[in-house]
Amino acid sequence: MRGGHTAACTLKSRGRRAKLKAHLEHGKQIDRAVLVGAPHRLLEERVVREHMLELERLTETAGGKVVGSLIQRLDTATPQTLIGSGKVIELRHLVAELEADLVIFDDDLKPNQAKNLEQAMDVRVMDRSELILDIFAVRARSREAKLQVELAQLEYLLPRLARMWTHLSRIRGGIGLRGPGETQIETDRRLIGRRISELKKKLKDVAAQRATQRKGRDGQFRAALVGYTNAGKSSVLRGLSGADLLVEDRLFATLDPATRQVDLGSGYTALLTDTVGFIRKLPHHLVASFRSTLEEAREADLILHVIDLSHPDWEAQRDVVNEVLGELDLTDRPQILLFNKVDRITHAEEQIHEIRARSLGETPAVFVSAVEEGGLEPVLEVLRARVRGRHPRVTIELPADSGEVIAAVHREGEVLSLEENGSRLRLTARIPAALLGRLKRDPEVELSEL
Ligand SMILES: Nc1nc2c(ncn2[C@@H]2O[C@H](COP(=O)(O)OP(=O)(O)OP(=O)(O)O)[C@@H](O)[C@H]2O)c(=O)[nH]1
Ligand SMILES: [Mg+2]
Repeated sequence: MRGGHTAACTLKSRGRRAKLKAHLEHGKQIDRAVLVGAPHRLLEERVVREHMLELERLTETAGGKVVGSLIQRLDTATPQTLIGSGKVIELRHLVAELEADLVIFDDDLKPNQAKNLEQAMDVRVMDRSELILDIFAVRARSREAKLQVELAQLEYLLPRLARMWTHLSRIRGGIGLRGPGETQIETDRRLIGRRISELKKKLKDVAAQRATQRKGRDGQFRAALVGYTNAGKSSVLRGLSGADLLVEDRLFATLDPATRQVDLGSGYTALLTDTVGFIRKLPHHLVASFRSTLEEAREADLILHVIDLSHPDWEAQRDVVNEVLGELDLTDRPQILLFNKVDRITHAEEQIHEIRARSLGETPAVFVSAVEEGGLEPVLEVLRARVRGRHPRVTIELPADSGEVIAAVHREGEVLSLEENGSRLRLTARIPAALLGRLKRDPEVELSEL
């Protein structure tokens, strides 16, 4: 967003970004936020509480401080303000009393609803999607993540331009600047439209580069770690690969995919990719723009779906992840459920037994802990079995003095048996396709696939 006329939103989000950065760096609390939930009348109390708690964690991740909250159970939404007019007045009082400078709705607000609420409240009003976009904007590090977030933000912004201009006129005091005319908004719309196409093109180029990189890794077994935010994906990859990855008890610690090689023992290796976490009501602009990042998952041989078993809402979180995987057309990939954080469960044995009994015949599951010594062994076993399964079993007969070939079989494959017969050797082994090809071309080697 670089054009001069888009200054309204740029100014606002730059100012906010600077404040958030300051918060992240110095640990200072800034915006005082009141949270609002408008759940359906029939939604369970426990679930409502979980949702509000999650919104609170999101607000904190964005650098805000939650000073109060308000919930209205709804049958149907009020078109102008989502919540009813009485609740709007109550909220206005609460905001004044708590000296809040921000109101965050857990539910999506239509552009006109946000505008009406802002007018009624006289403080900034945002919804969960905007909050998530903001967090992503502050935390994005790589060029690709930054492009993706900017695209998502602009697409979110487009239908809300008029409201953004209201912000600006307020910042400038309003006098002589009663909001821009329609022409101004039209100009902005065109500029943003142009920037959106530009971003899409850039992202396409990055995706093409990424595809080329992936080609270079052909032949290796690849698995992708996906899951709800904070489930422990980065911890699992760190535990398996020894790589120094960012692990944090906060939502959306990881925004950039990282791929690391994992040594599975017996000569087997796999490439594992850590991906961005999912969350309930992930803004669909964001899902769309993160598609290319998640291409890694699309091309994986296996999806490891990490679940935080110690979270009271893990079942709902699992469903959210499966939904997003569906949106990304990733449901047809082979999947394994990785129930993580078992060290935090009091009656782990019972719970594991129950889950196993319930999910019999469904997606295979393993139970792990990323923090306990040896707690990830079950993942290694599963990966080893999968990688092994891809390596054909062969018998190889060759002269006993073919040291180089024998060493290669030991190094790249898994030797299952070895017999010496005079000057000849007979090996049974599992070997990767590349080595198989090489041995087939070797005139000294007699090969048969089992
Ligand atoms: N007790 C316990 N804590 C864990 C385990 N795995 C991860 N954690 C903690 O859970 C928090 C989140 O872990 P991460 O690995 O950052 O989670 P993530 O899935 O990568 O999260 P995002 O990148 O935010 O989506 C951190 O505080 C970890 O230390 C585990 O097996 N047991
Ligand atoms: Mg992570």
